[in-house]
Amino acid sequence: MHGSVSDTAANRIDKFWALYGAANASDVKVTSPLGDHNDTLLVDGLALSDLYATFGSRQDVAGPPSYSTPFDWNLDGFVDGIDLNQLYTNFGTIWKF
Ligand SMILES: [Ca+2]
Repeated sequence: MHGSVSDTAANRIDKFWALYGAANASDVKVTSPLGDHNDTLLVDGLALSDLYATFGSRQDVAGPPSYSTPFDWNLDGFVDGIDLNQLYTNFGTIWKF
């Protein structure tokens, strides 16, 4: 790849969060700017309920149950026991930042 002056890479400072299981709007309280100590993410019973609603779904089949990407932890196209086990691992997590 040959870059010109206008293609020169620049330093970037992007903030993002990723906590598997924190997908329900009730469990995601983030404000701008991100990381200003007013943000909270948690994985609780809502997450478990949401995962149960999509459990057994496949990305390539309409369902029901409907496939939900936020609960496909390993992004293999299936919401199955692997994803459920990961949610159990994260269950009870609360992030405040
Ligand atoms: Ca999966």
